[in-house]
Amino acid sequence: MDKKREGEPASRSPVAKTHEFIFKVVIVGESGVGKTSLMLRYADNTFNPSGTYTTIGVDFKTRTQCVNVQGRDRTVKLDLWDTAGQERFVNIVDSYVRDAQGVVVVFSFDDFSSLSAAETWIQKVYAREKNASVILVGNKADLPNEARQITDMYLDSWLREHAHMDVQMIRVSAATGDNVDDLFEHLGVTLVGSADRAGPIENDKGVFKLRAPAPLEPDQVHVTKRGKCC
Ligand SMILES: Nc1nc2c(ncn2[C@@H]2O[C@H](COP(=O)(O)OP(=O)(O)O)[C@@H](O)[C@H]2O)c(=O)[nH]1
Ligand SMILES: [Mg+2]
Repeated sequence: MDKKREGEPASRSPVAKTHEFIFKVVIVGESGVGKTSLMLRYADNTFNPSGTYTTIGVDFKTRTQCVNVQGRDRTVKLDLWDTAGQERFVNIVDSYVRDAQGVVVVFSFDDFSSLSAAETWIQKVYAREKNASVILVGNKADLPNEARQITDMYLDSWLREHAHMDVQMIRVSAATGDNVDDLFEHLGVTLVGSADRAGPIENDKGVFKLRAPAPLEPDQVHVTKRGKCC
């Protein structure tokens, strides 16, 4: 029997070997919010609390998973791009975002300024890729209240004030793994739904470019829980 690694969630989503869809997903946000940690938790199910990722220089990871969209199991490969410590070089980040179908904009609960930075990121992303599916992610949700600079009450009022941005927000923890699979499954479902409705065009790299994706209605979204798909 496999030994459970430290900090590893009890079970994972089933991993599919072939895929119907490939989507480019870029992770952006301020330095230190946990972008690399989220990518590694999702793709490899690992977490390094000492956080010396920039020396590793990881900038790309991939994982194929099953999602259920309107009653149909679909296999989705997400190619995740991490800005690998280059957050401050706006032009480099701009090129990561180009052609992305999904963008994960991360802030962390222990960094007050990372939330307003996330707003700027969302604007930048829409300016570059207006059809991208963007999801706002609050990372380090494992931290106790005394270690937080962003309280739930503040975040709720911030979200109400920014309702016009029309992005969904999810709280996650790369440290414990909480909600990390759900985040990417939800993104996968949204992207497949957009591809289905827009009529995907497959380019020469097998990457689907989407035309005018529209958000799914809540009752169209069903993320299959572990072990029930493919
Ligand atoms: N408590 C906690 N710490 C985290 C979490 N995610 C990342 N970290 C830590 O935050 C620091 C920055 O993480 P990193 O992934 O390098 O951030 P990046 O600069 O956005 O890529 C590291 O020390 C991580 O161990 C989390 O969910 N909870
Ligand atoms: Mg990083």
